[in-house]
Amino acid sequence: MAKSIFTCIDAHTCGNPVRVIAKGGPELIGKNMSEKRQHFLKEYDWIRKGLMFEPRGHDMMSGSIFYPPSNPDNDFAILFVETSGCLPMCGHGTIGSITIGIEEGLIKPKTPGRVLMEAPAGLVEIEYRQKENKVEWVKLKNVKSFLAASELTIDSSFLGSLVFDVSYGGNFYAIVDPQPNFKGIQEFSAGELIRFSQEIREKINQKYPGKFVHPEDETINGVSHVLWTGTTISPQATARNAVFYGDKAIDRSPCGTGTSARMAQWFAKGKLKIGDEFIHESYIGSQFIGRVEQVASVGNLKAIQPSIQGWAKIYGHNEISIDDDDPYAFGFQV
Ligand code: PYC
Repeated sequence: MAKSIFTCIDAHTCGNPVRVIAKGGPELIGKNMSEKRQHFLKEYDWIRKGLMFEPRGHDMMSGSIFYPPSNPDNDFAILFVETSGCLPMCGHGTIGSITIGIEEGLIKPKTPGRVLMEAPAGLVEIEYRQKENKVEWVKLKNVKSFLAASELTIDSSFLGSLVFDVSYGGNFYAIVDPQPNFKGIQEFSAGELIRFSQEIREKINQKYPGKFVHPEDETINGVSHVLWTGTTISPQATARNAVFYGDKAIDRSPCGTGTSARMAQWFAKGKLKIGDEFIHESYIGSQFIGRVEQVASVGNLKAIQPSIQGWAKIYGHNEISIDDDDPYAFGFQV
């Protein structure tokens, strides 16, 4: 019988949870975080399942584990753990992890106010503002983001035929904008959006096998998230979205990688230009400030480098155990 104990610090980024596993994470093998992510998935996925799913977590739970950087010029490396797996990149997860890391002294940046973070999807440059012992905001320059395909179609048994784009912002997103068979997220409950998404994500990956593969890292592939759009709540917001991830989650935050993917979509369609601000509102009304920082390229694709700014609040310090005599040691979903 074995009992593993994890010291966890819990926060939320604009409403969406972030659980940093501060002690108890496994040592990983690999030259970079992309390889270490593969090692974790092969050998240690039980830790993710135990700490993310019920009864220790819930459908929306997500978190991270910190590692030393592979390049000593950088400050730290991160593995994202979520109910959906180990995402190559997570924006709300970064904002929450940096807030926890700085406030709790787990990250000691070489230059205060600036952090270089190695994520599985690439290097992420981060700025933050600290007042007394609190981090007020975190701004990350996300990985290069690009529109991968536009005007594809899929049949939803709930809504009928839908047109969607696929855009990359650290994960591949199917973006469904308002159209004749879908008037916008304001018309639907989170539960309905989850049911629609579960079906269309599966159908999209069946209809377009092998179409969405990152040109520089083939381990990042397939549509993992569905981003539905609709009418804003606040007059200050540029746009609003609800992102579906995992099996049953709607992001409570405006979703960092989703916001990046959407800015890349808008940029490719001429609706945003370099330097433009993009205030993205979540399903619950919380906001991230996005910005198109610069033009970039990924393989031979035209891309942008977006930035995302948001805030997080710490609310819990937990010691969580996973005892393998517990029938629910590795979590469950209903
Ligand atoms: O903020 O990038 C994000 C994210 C992905 C899934 C949930 N949040």
